[in-house]
Amino acid sequence: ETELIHMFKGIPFTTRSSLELLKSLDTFDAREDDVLLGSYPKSGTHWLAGVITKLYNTPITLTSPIEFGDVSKLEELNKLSSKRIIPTHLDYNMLPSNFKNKNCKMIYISRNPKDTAVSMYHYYKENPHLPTVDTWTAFFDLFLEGDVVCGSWFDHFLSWEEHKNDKNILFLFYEDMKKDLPKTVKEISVFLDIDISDDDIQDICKKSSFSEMKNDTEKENSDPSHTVCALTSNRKLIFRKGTVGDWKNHFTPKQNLKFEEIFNEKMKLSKMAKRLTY
Ligand code: PPS
Repeated sequence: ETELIHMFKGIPFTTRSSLELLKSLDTFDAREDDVLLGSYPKSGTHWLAGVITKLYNTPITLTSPIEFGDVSKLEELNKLSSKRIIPTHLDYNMLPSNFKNKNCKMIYISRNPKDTAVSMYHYYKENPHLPTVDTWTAFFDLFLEGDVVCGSWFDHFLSWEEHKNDKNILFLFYEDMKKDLPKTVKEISVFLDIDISDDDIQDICKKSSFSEMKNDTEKENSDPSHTVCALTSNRKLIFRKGTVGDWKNHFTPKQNLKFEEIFNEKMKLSKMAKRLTY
């Protein structure tokens, strides 16, 4: 069986991110007007990317993730015209330093890790680029140990949270988007300096609903082979359920207790912990 996962700086990556690329990421030439979309897998990346592409009235290029591919990736990105929207599942401290030096705008989206875990479990089952997991119980333990692709949810979140007050970073939550999408879209437009009317915001929200986005993948003229996740190019794998609280259909009471115990310990210094679980 071909190797699906390899380690880089202690973090499991799929072999779709070549080690050579990962090693050379830091040489990437970011541009001042690049926008980076950061997320741990299964946090709402495609939803956010969909909203952003609809917000821009000037031509933009939504790229595949910066860590996806082989070393030629950086050259490919180099050739693209501005403005580039670049998604990534990298930890903050693994980002090419030029994004930081040049003060590029970054949007980080996060989600209740219980729902993220459940979403990731289903993704593991469907996605041929990820190792086989037999049961939810087995996956639950792997997730809490950080023994899954992209590593520990906690480390990832905390690496980004450390920069939540940086002027060039906007922090978003999946649950806020579910609760009041127009409000989040407005927030994003202000952050990205995009002028937009309330009517246009309503229109974007309509087109960004779960059902609309899922249906889009079924349309003949859609490109089903483009994703913003380094773990698949198949858009059909992305739109599963799109709800808040699906963890309640998976977690046993005992698992919930264990999760909360570890969450409280790992997140004890986090100012955002309360927004993430319920
Ligand atoms: S990936 O592969 O890591 O980039 O996945 P990501 O896009 O971050 O997250 C996938 C989950 O987001 C849900 N999703 C949505 N929810 C609500 N509204 C919209 N429009 C939407 N689009 C995607 C998707 O269904 C995955 O969550 P689950 O819980 O598995 O359904």
